[in-house]
Amino acid sequence: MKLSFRWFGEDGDSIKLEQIRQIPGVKQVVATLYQIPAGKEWPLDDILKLKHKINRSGLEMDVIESVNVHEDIKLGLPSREKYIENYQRTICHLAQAGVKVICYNFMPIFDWTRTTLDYRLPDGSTSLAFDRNLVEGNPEDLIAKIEKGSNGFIIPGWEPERLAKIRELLGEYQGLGSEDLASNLKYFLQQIVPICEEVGIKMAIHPDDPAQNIFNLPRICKSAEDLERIVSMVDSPANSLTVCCGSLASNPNNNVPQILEKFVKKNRVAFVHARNIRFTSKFNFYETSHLSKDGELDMYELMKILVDNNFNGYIRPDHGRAIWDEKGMPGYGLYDRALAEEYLYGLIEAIEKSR
Ligand code: CS2
Ligand code: MN
Repeated sequence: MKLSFRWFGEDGDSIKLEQIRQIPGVKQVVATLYQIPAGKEWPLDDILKLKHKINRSGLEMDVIESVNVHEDIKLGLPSREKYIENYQRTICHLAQAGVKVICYNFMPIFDWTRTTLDYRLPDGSTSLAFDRNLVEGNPEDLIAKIEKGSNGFIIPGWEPERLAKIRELLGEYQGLGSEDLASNLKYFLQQIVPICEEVGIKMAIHPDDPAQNIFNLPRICKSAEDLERIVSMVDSPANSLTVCCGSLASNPNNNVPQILEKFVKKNRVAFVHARNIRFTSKFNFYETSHLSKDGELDMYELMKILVDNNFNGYIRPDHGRAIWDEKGMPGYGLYDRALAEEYLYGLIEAIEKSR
């Protein structure tokens, strides 16, 4: 299992590769070309430049997160064909640069959704939080709140060009049910998975975050049954999952260790996100440190499943808290995620050595 750290690139991140390199046990950078809008082809040159920069810092780039899927593909519009072709070419370019896993999601319009970006914890640190009451009405209030709390960073999934079109997009999703969305995902997978098989890339779909419905939009990747349906849409290890433990845990009906174990055993997990949350009521929660004692998830139990099943994919800490006065991208500061890496490393070493 390879520990990794997400990085948004020189222009999108305040963290430097030189800092990532000093986190013990981490060799892999989960990278992206942040500035390329969904639907555009990723030029080989840009990918290679990014790879070489990462390699020059003594690090590796096996995983890309995210190659975002154009809304027309999710909506199943005729224009999806050209966006799928671009996606296919991007896959080939990434493979040429040695990439092994592409993490993506199939959530309509929004990527991860939180309603507070600076929820204060008793120790003075802040984290992201979710209140279901704020994702029922009109999304504009929430968008304004998120923009204000973003510390000047562009937050993944909340890119200004996407948000500018929000009303129009919400209108386009009217009448699109979850069965339609599922068949559009299947169509997309059928067009790309054979290419992934050829070039040695695994697609790893990220679950809906939170694993609950928001703004009346269809969501099809939020439970064990959903994941089962997705992996069987195209039965190939190139059609794999990102098991984002914190996302799945945000629905109290999900048994995350069971889900992880089931799909690891089937060899359909390419990437794992470790994150912990604490519920404040049935469906509301905030994000915590990664420690088992701080959240709902037992990290030891999760790491044990991975080690016991010889998981040889990639894992990274997902959102961290803002600590030690760091003014980073919400969820993506350096310090708490570096602490999480060491915690994961320690758990894995202890489990491995006690086998
Ligand atoms: C990430 C997601 O920050 C996060 O919660 O796990 O944004 C993830 O990168 C995307 O959904 C994948 O496309
Ligand atoms: Mn995640």
